[in-house]
Amino acid sequence: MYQGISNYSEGVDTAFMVILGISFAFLIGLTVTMIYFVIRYNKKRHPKATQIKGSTALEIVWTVVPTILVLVMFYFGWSGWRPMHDIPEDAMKVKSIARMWKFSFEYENGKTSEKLYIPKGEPVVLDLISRDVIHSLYIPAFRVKEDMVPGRTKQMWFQANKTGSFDLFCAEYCGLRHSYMTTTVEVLPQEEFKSWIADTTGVATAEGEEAKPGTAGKQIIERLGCVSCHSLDGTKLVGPTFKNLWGKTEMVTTDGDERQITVDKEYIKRSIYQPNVDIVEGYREGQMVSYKEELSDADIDAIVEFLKTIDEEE
Ligand code: HEC
Ligand SMILES: [Cu+2]
Repeated sequence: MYQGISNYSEGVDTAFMVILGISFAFLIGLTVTMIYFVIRYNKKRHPKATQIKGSTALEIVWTVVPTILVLVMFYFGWSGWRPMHDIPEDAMKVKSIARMWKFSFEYENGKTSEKLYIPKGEPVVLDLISRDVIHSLYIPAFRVKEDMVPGRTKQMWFQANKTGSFDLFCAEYCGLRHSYMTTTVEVLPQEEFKSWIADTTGVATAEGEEAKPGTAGKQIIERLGCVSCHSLDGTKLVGPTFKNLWGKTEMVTTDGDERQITVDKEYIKRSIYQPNVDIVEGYREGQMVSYKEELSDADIDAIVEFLKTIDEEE
């Protein structure tokens, strides 16, 4: 188990150990007493049951002791939780967006990433935004977890004290591919973070790949997680496959009426900006949520370029 990674590690771990310790003390104490009574008061040793009546001392003990224990647990729980709600004013802001089934992070300078990059030793505050259903952002090593509720921006802050790569995942069942909704937090030394954030040339591409048409579009749909609903190989997932989509003729329902369309740029753009205007036959409405805020016209052109390339393949 990771220890001391974030500013909450100590508080949360202490509360956990205190509660676990008390629970164990009772588990062991009760079990031992029970076994002792079974032996001591069985029929052979103690043939005649005796009636015991009232004991003020005992009543006081079993009222006062549990009250103290509960207050002790409350105290440690409270002091571990309290700092989570005092967000420092100078904290670095990161917009964290959850969708079925992908996290994405947007930094103050507009840079975006699939993994959460943060500098070591600096407070970071996440704006928690969900575009569709309830998700929950969970970083076990940091001891933080908070729901992401559509229509409401919650916040979470923390400070990482060690560099490294730590798991980050969705902890609220959010549909078919919930279990794939994982990524990592990359805690970088401050200098390294500064150069990372300053580099806004986009996601790095493998050498030579740049020239291939469609590469930019492919990166976009991978980064935004379109591929968790749209396969590239013909498999039917939550949404229709992207394979051979370009130029295809298909049936869609628009305003309750069936009509035939041909997949062109106009149609793709509408499908991305207003996904629930045309519903493809055999698929459900309301699964896909608009990407109006994430994708520009140029991004859509790039996606179209990519779709053309997977049309050519047999
Ligand atoms: C949560 C699942 C989900 C995600 C994520 C998703 N989509 Fe969709 N998409 C659907 C479903 C379901 C449909 C079919 C129903 C409809 O037309 O709205 C669809 C339809 C489409 C269509 C029309 C397909 C056709 O056969 O006519 C396009 C184009 C499309 N999506 C593009 C995208 C792009 C680009 C992204 C990422 C930026 C994306 N989708 C992300 C579920 C999703
Ligand atoms: Cu989720």
